[in-house]
Amino acid sequence: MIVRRLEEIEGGERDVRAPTFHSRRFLLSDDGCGFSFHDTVLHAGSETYIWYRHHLEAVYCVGGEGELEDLDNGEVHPIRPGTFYALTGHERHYLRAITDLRMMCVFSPPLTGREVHDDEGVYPLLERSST
Ligand code: 9YT
Repeated sequence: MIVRRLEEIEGGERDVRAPTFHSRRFLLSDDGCGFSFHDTVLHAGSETYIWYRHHLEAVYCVGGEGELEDLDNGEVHPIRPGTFYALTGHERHYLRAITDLRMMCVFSPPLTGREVHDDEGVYPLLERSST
C-alpha cells in the first residue's frame, strides 16, 4: 500500500512545474501500478496545447473554471467541478484555465515524472496575459 499526502509532495521532485501548470505526481511508473495519478493545477488565464501521442489520460475537475477544445473536431467543452473527460484517441486539444483549474489526472501507461520537460507529447505553449 502507498499512502502519500499533498504536503509531502509539494516542493519536492514529484512537484513538476511547467509554464502554464504545476502537477503533483502522487503515483509514477516506478511505483509499479500500471498507471500514474496527478493532482494538477492549471494557472488562471493560461492556455495549454496538449497532444499525448503515447498515453491515454482520464481527467476529473475538482476546482475552478475553464474549457477544453478538441482540435480533432472543433468541439469546445466547459470545464467546471464535476466535469470528467477521457482522451481515448490521442486527441490534440487546448486546455484553457479561466480561474486556477484543479484537475485529478490518471495516465496509462504511467508517466515517469519527466514527460513535461521532454518531447513525449505534452507541449505547454503560451500563457495568456491576465486582464
Ligand atoms: C489535464 C491536465 O492537467 N493536463 C496537463 C498536465 C498533466 N496533468 C500533467 O503533466 O501532469
